[in-house]
Amino acid sequence: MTDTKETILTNDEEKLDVEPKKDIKEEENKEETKLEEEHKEEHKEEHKEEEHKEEEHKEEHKEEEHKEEEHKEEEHKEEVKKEEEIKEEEKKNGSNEQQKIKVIMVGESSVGKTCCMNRYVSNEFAEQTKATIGVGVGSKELEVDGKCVKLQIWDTAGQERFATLTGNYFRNAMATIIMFDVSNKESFENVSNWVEQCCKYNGKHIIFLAGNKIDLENRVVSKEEAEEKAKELELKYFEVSAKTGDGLEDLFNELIKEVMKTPFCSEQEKEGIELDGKKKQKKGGCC
Ligand SMILES: Nc1nc2c(ncn2[C@@H]2O[C@H](COP(=O)(O)OP(=O)(O)O)[C@@H](O)[C@H]2O)c(=O)[nH]1
Ligand SMILES: [Mg+2]
Repeated sequence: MTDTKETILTNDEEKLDVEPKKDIKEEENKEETKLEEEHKEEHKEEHKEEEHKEEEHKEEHKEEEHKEEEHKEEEHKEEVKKEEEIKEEEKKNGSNEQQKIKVIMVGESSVGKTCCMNRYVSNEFAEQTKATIGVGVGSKELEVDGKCVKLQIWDTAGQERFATLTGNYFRNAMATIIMFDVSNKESFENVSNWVEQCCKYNGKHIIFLAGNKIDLENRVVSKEEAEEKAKELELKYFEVSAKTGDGLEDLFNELIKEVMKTPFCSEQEKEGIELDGKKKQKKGGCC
């Protein structure tokens, strides 16, 4: 008897033991499936969010492109406006008999183009320069070989930072100064690119190379190195400093002389250059 009871008890115990285990497993399975589903849902959500972000990114990119286009258009308008203003002023002042020389300055940002122009035109130098809005044009009247000359120096308004200098900027320029900073190797290495740009937009004109900031002790481009590059590119080279004013008179005097002895600076010759930046083929010039 005792034995039977024990067995029953044991069976009962087993029963009791086994049944709850089954339940727990089922519950656990359900939990897992639920978790998996939840995980899938989360994944879907993440994917949707990513798609959304991508869409937003595309939109932003489009907007940026649109802004850049607008920016270029604005600059173009500014340049045309500036030319018209200058013409108006000349009409008023009756200065049409003067020989006009348009010189443009190009080169990497911060090499000192604006400072050089300001030093040469107004004998001023600013340690901290602000970006100009529109195109900066400095003018100076000079007497060269008994002739009255009006020199116009066109300075970029920082478009070189965004590589948005247009053909309009180069239009009718008789000479270009490509400037680099003797304490900035990269600005020196980019000189050949600037020569290419100048020739693309305005094949027929004079190009001079100028190394600025020679007052600095930490120069990394030596005079010899720069002279060699200038020789290779067939450009005249000048060392200048907007801070001290060194070399600037020499640079501009030589440039004016060179322009004046070049036949294309007469009005008739100038008309041969089309206004959209493309040039008609003529003999001579740098390229
Ligand atoms: N030491 C020294 N600093 C210069 C000289 N020319 C320009 N700078 C400085 O270089 C910075 C950029 O000059 P800026 O004329 O605006 O360069 P841009 O971007 O080429 O027009 C300014 O902080 C100037 O003060 C120079 O001859 N010597
Ligand atoms: Mg500038």
